[in-house]
Amino acid sequence: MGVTPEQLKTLTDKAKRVRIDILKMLTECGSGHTGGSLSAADIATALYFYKMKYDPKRPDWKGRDHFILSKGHAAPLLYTVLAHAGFIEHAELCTLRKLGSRLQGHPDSKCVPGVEISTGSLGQGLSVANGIALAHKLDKTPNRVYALLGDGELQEGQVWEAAMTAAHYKLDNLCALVDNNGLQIDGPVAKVMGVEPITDKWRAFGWEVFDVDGHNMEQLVNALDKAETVKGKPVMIVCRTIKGKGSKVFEGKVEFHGTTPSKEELEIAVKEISQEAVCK
Ligand SMILES: Cc1ncc(C[n+]2csc(CCOP(=O)(O)OP(=O)(O)O)c2C)c(N)n1
Repeated sequence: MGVTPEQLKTLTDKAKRVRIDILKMLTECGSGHTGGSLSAADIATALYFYKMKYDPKRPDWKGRDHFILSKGHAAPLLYTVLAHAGFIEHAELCTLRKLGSRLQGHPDSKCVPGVEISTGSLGQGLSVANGIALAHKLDKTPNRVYALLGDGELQEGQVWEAAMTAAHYKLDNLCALVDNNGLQIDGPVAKVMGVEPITDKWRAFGWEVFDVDGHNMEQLVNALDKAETVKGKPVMIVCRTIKGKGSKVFEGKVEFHGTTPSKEELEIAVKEISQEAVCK
């Protein structure tokens, strides 16, 4: 455990590549979820390229850690990290949402290697994560389970049933993360139906809670390391993020929840994210 400055730089660069690939695939496709894919790019990068154990050649490897994208509409992010991790070919990314493609608008576990569970109907992922974590407890296997939720998703009642369940069964092999970007499909979460105080709520439900800047790679990886040391209860990492993070074109703009960049917007964003050429 512990992260070196070189590792941090590599991870930060990786998150930039991930953002650029997300934007390229969404621009090519012309439909899909931009804001919530970009806001969670650092989180997914820390998980897939720092913390989680997996084998892309054997997606069903019994020793793997599990990632549940409960906010399934951020599928472009999941597909991108799966491509960078070697589960699918990079070239396949440009087939997003095309007829016959495996890369549907929401992830399908039946056809995409590395997708643990089909998601998209908000509120369900943490319950699935609980089941997998409980099974590993019963089997006395060391695998860990990670679930990523949206803050708007916290409005779903099932999330809180799952919160109770995880604490009841002392699922200390479970780490959930919330992408706390403050916006949902059609406005600020606080206006639609407020979910604050998020940290206090999870603590009251019996969870260990860490609160981090979800775009600060060092804070993210340190929280993921610390989560592994917690015993007897599940861990929630509240990640304070910006919807559309990466470019002024999208940042904090609710209209980019479910719309995609134009070619011109893509060009501006890629320049902002990195001075390098658009990745092949
Ligand atoms: C059960 C259910 N209700 C409604 C939707 C439609 N929907 C898709 S994304 C979204 C907003 C989610 O907001 P949040 O969880 O904050 O996601 P993020 O901002 O991170 O993209 C909604 C309501 C859905 N997918 N599932």
